[in-house]
Amino acid sequence: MKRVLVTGACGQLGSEISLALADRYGIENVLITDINPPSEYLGKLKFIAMDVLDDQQVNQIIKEHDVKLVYHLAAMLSASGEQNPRIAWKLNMDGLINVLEACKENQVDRVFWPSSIAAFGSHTQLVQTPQYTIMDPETIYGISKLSGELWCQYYYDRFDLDVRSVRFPGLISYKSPPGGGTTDYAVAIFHSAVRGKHYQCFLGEDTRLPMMFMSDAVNAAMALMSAPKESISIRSSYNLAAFSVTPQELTAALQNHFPEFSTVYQTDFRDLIAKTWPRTIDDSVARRDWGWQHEFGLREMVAEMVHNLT
Ligand code: AKB
Repeated sequence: MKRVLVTGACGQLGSEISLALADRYGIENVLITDINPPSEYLGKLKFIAMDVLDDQQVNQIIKEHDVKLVYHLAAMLSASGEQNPRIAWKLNMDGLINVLEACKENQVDRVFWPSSIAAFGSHTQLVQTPQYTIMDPETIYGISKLSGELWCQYYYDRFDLDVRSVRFPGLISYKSPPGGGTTDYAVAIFHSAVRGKHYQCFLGEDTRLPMMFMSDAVNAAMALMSAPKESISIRSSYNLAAFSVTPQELTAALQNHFPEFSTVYQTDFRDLIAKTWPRTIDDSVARRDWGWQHEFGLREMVAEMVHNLT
């Protein structure tokens, strides 16, 4: 049985991937790590406090536990990154390189690392963004994601380390909150609606962004990690999409469940970031190579979120 290690396991994506991995590989085979202690619902999983910036600790834990699969999720997101650019760069870059190096040294079988739509920029073709296109990110988070993609490609080409990656859109979940992202509004808006409050949105009403329901994101990461090596043609990062939505459209979808609900708009720097990101994504290469398919469109996602939050 494969021993799996997750970094950033207490984050929005990390906590849900950790539970799904425990289901697949058995609770005793999943090791969750983070600098923060785990929340109650991760309580049954084996937790080790680990700082991805401590290269020796990362190496030692991977070696000691004979880890064969790594999901490296520890990172700082786009909006927080703009408040702390140097810390974001250090965490996102040095953290990744420490993990890649430890995986290479300890012959880890496969590594998953998420990139993001933030790796694109304002000269990118922002509608149906192709797999290969101009990439000129303007946030430190986006710069770290684009650089990270190239590091992953480098470790594959140079050391044959089997690293796999997708460019996630905004992730929408009800179990764990996001933190410090530009797409976080798409979760916060649900919490306002179910509490009978109005929502004040930091993106403009027409700012369209690609989004994905969390269970699709978890399935994507695990499907990519299970795909045969010869089917993986992209070693930087795969485009990945489910649906795209504006705050106005999301408000309208919520009004079907809460007719009194409304959103007011007070944009800030996050709207400027969002305007440099794709509106829609062409993910046909992921669909062809490893059979990616999303399950949740906008309507299904809204129904599932409302059902679980109320
Ligand atoms: C963010 O908003 O920073 C993230 C992302 C799109 O990678 N959710």
